Amino acid sequence: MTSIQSVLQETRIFPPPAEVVARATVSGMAAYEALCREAEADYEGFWARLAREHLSWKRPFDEVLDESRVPFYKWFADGDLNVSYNCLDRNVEAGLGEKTAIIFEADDGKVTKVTYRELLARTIAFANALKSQGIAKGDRVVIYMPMSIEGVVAMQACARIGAIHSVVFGGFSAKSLQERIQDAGAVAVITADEQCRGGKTMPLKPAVDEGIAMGGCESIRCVIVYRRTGGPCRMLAGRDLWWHELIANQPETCEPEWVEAEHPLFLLYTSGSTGKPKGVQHSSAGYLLHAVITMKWVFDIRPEDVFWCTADIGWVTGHTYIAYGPLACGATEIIFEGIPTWPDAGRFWKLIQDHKVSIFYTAPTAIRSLIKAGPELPRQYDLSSLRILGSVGEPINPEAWMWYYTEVGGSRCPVLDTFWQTETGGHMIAPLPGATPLVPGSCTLPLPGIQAAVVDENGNELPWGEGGSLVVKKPWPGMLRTIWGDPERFVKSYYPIEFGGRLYLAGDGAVRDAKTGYFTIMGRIDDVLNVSGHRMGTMEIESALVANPLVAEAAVVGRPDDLTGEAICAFVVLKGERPQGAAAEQMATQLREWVGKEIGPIAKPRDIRFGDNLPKTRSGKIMRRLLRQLARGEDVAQDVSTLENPAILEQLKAGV
Ligand code: 6R9
Repeated sequence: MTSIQSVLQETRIFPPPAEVVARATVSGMAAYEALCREAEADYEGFWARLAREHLSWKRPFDEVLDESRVPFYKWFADGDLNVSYNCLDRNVEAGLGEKTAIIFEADDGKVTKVTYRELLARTIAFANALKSQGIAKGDRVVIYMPMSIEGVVAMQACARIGAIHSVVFGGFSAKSLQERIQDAGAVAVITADEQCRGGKTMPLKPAVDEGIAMGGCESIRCVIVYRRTGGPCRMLAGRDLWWHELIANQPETCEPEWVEAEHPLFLLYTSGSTGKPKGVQHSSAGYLLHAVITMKWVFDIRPEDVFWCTADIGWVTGHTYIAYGPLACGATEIIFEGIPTWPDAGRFWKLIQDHKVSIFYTAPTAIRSLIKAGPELPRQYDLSSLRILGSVGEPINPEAWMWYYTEVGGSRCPVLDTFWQTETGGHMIAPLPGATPLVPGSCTLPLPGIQAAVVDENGNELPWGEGGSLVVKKPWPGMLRTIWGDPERFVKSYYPIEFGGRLYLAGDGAVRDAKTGYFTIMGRIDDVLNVSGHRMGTMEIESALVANPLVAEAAVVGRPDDLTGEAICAFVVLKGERPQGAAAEQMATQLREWVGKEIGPIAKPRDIRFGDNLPKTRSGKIMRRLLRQLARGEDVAQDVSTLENPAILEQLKAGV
């Protein structure tokens, strides 16, 4: 926890530069405070005003917040709109048809640009293609695509016809894909033949075949395949269709499906502390409002900006800040297919230079790996186009913050540490570039209308300076609406009765600065790990391990890691003898591969240690606290009195 210590001792303050304040949407702290006061004085009136100003409605709403079935909140429920209309048609109608919407840079450096008019035409063609397959409002469609213009077109086309998409990150395994198809009851999968990353091509479509073959996917009627590379790709007659064949000769118009504000826009599966990943369900209007308003407040987006969010569309960041937010604001954005370190660690900086990126949004893990790969590399590029820098996904340590600020931003650009989650839809606690004085390592203050607080285990608000659980006191338009197919889990996970059933529980620990009230996020307080900004449940990895026929028992914990934030450590008991030396290493490799197949490469444990048993209490509970200490290489001498089998600790200390 050294990084948290250094955050808590941080005293550097960076006031917003005068030229940023002068031009910002929210200009100066007084303007921020005025918005907060407006929200406090008339919470519903505040959100209603924003929803009327920033979204285009087919049928205007009268109802604002419906709290009749807490915590199943509804926003703007009697209004109708279409998300794709708001992202595409309205920009074309406003005269932005010839403006570049997307600049796509492929892995090999090839650049493709599409205007708003072209993006609309492509979305219409694909929406009609989906309709031609009988896909209609409310149907679930799984998208398993590489970073591409087509990935965004697929999402927008679903939104256009009212189908509910569920994007699955291309790094997830066939098994993970199958589980999501089954849980969502998806009628179609949209995928690509192969994906290109770091100069290599990797097959994608075979994972879809394999996943569907595992069973439970009988709801699938078709698989639509975008030809990315033209590499070998087996097509199943009667089920598989080529994207390019399907869009040929489609009608050039497609009336948007006007949906109710609460109509689900998408499901996105994310890890929790128990069980399988949960399908976080987002609404149409409230979600889009949150995306638009944060593009304006936090990123201060302007017509001349070139916006680049480096996330994958498989994560929520890629939904809100690639597929929806920038387009709904009529912005020009970058989509990048490749990886930051290929052909060398200057790739990001070259992209910023070549495309004159003005707003750059990435993850601390990327920043840390680029510092390691070439701390002086940014200086070899012209990064003067940059105006605003953002960070998301995990806490950013002050050292990385300072490097980002000075080396990438030339000490000119505010660094915005944005705290939010899949469930929150968009930014929750984040600085506003023209208002908030910055402190490295702090995500600073909640956005106007977001009532974040730190509470104790009974839900009582703690004084500033005391660490506790991060909650949100009032519902907000962008929040998740439920867990797909499991409303009880929604209530239990986010609105527990321990907290009176009215506080949204984020699952993160937080502390507010005793003087400024600034928030510092201290990481997950549940059994969720954050590895390179990817969320993973320890239970999920444990289930994957014990699914291996050789494994009797497994416990997974995290340990701090300088590069990835956290690293996954597994303690494993085999059914047979405990392997040692080279045999242990071999077995560890085998189990890593296994987890890669069960979940995906991102879930492979870094450390695997074998024991004859795990440390347990007399009642048989695994003592994770001790495992965490062991994983960190800490001394576990203190208080092992409740331990059934203290001798096991010595054995587990010796890792692989
Ligand atoms: C957007 C996103 C959510 C979890 C969240 C927290 C961590 C995200 C953070 C941060 C500290 C930040 N997290 N942003 N921690 N500072 N600026 O990442 O969504 O994948 O659902 O992860 O990530 O632990 O609870 P998601």
